[in-house]
Amino acid sequence: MADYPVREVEARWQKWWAERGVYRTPEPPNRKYYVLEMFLYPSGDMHMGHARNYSIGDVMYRYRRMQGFDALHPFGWDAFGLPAENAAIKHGNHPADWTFSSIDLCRRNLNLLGISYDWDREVTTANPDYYRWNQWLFIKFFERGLAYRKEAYANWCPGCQTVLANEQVEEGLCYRCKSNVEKRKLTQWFFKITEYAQRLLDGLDTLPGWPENVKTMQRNWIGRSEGCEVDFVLADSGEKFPIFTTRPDTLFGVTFMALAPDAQLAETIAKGTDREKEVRDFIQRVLQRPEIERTAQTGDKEGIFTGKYATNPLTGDRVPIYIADFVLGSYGTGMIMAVPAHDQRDFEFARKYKIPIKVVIQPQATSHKPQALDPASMTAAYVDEGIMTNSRQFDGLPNLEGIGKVIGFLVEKGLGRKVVNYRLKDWLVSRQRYWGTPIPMIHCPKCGIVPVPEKDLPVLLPRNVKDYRPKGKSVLAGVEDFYHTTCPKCGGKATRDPDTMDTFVDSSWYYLRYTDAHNDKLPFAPDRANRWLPIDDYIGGIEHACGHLIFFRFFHKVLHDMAMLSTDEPNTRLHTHGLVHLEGKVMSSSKRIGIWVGDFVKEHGADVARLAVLFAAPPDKGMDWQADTPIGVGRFIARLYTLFQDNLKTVTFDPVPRPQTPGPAQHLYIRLNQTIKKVRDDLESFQFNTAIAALMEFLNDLTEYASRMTPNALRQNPPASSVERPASSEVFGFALGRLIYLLAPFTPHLAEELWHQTGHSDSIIEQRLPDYDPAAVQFDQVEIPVQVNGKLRSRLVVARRLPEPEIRKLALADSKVQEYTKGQNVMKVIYIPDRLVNIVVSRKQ
Ligand code: ANZ
Ligand code: ZN
Repeated sequence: MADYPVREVEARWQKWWAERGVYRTPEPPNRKYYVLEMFLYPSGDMHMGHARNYSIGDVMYRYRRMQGFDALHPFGWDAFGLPAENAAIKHGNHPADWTFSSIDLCRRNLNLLGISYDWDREVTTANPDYYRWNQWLFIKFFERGLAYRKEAYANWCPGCQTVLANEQVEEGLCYRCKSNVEKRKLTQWFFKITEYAQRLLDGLDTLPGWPENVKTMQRNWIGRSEGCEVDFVLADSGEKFPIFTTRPDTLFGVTFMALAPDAQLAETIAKGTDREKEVRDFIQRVLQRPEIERTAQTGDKEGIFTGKYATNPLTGDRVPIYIADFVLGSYGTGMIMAVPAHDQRDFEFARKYKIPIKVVIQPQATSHKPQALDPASMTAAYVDEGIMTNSRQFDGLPNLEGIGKVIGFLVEKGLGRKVVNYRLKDWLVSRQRYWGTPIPMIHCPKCGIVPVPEKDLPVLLPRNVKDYRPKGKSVLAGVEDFYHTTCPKCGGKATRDPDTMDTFVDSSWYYLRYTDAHNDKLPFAPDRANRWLPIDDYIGGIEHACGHLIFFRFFHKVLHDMAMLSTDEPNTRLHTHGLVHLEGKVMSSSKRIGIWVGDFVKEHGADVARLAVLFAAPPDKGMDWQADTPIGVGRFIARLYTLFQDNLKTVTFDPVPRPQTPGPAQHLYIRLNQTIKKVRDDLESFQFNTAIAALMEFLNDLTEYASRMTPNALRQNPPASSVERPASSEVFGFALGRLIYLLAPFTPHLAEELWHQTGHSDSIIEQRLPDYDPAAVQFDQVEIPVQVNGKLRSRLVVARRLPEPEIRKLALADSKVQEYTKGQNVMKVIYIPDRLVNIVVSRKQ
């Protein structure tokens, strides 16, 4: 075995690729291809989970290049944000030092892996030349009414000491530090993503290349719900009390009303009554509990009577108003009509507080359900379809029909309106932390909120801050010479907005900056971006389904409306990859769980690292890193190298004629073309593991063929007939040549080395990936050796995967086989599909 000097070879080609600028992006592109992996939070070392993400994009880049595309494959750093800041606080240095040294380490790792990035377009969000455009965009959003400030209950993370967007609260916990998120009333900046709710929903139907599960998650997150608002009336004041319901067919069954503890009206409804204090205490107590917990379907419901009543506009009934913990302040109007007979939460609440239950939908009487519902004996709400009852002029209507009829009636009488509600809320974008983009707004006591003039951008994040640790209010408010400024409008004393932006703002448009990374007039020039967009393949984690992957679609649509982009969606094909686990735990830089790219590559080489993460599982599935994960692929690379060293002179690149007669040469030719087809098909469908498996099988074919061609092998195992002689090495040399191309997307270093060893001086990536010979692929035959008592006696050329009984028949009928079985008892026939027949005989007694 020739030893593969992997370190020397890989380093040599990496250097050569960089010098030659092999991965530089051509402008303007002829046939464009834009492949992108989500950029990285540089929060420490890089593990094999990262390697997997980037290898996937790298394979696709190389494959498309070898199909003649002009490709863009950039990379950058999501460099602002809490993890960097928290880590820096822990290590006692500045977030910038920590972030930039982390970036250097990660960049070195990516280069060690041989990932094909165009580093001329590197983007770092913590650099002023990037974040100034966050500020520019913020102001544009403000001018369009898409950025606004309001006081509202916000998600507050006591651990991170900052507010969070809804998208950053996972099951009631902070997505970063897993603290219980609280509600606090604060004045914050929001982006009006709700104005785009319908378009974000409709756009999903135009994305056949997105995984269904991601689209479903986004649809649920946006949560469109059709129903109506009905104006109940406060019994004493006559004030309107609008509620949102999807079930107007149950309006005659309302027996109480409920307000969310954080609804506007909840604060004032009991004012001046003897219940005021009790109600206030209740609200305060309930708001301390996580929203997720108190609004869960299951679990005890809690409420308090406000002392007030509302009048049902249809029936004139007076019903009590409660504040109830299960009502969401941020959905619909924050107030509900409750129908205990037909809504389970209302039912439980009514039982607990002894509120009457009134049935207004009866199930169709059937032999299974002969009895009408009786509130006294009900043990749960009846939530299925039925016939309206106790509902005056609507009695007898199927309830689904009744929904439309009741809405029609309400609209006609001016008592309600049809509405569509979305669960999606406006995006809270201000943060009270230090390490982020300063919000480019000035607060003037005279002029109000004034944007920083464009010529004064960027508003630089002050570098020398004595104490940037979070203390529950904005860190930058404590930086005197930053905070105090003058108003651009009136010139008077004013203050800067001390908050920084959510880093998801940074990541909402970075993919656009790559198309024009050095522009100092605009975030990007529209014609440049439009050349490359949409992103053809976008690769990243499923955890971004309802965060980043909605936000960047929102930004894209806004920029489309600003006439800066011609497309309406940022990306056509999305790939969410599974996570890499080590001993049952997800690899994680911050938790120091992982196989580290730098260490691994130094020991095994980049090509082994790439194959190890690509071969273990399809990209969308998770994988477990095992000690032997790299062993098989390492052996594959070593065997390839040896085979080529042994046969370097044989390698040819000019097409050979298809061998016309059955035999090993023809077989090899067929296998070659099958392999080319398989690899190409699998690359199209992102099945890298099976493509690599096909290459491994093909290596077996080549090795077997090579072993038959040695003089020794020919002597020991003479061809059974002159027609089947494997003498020609023409096909073999050609197959080796073709294999170099097929390896290039997966093991670029080895492929480049072999390409140059066989007399080339350009890069293999500048070549076209060969196509297969369709005639050879159809012509799918195998040659099967037939042994009698373990000795080769003949070969059968048959259709691949021929059923066993037929093979048996053919083998036993073969004239050469019969010479050895004549007068013998056939004891058994062993058949290894497509590989071998062995006939075991014994002398007749
Ligand atoms: C009366 C009713 C009767 C309801 C019935 C349901 C069944 P979706 O589909 O999610 O939009 N609701 C409205 N606003 C709410 C809030 N802020 N917090 C909690 N619940 C709220 O659900 C709409 C239904 O959820 C509405 O229809 C309302 O209850 C409740 F037999 O109104 B329904
Ligand atoms: Zn937190």
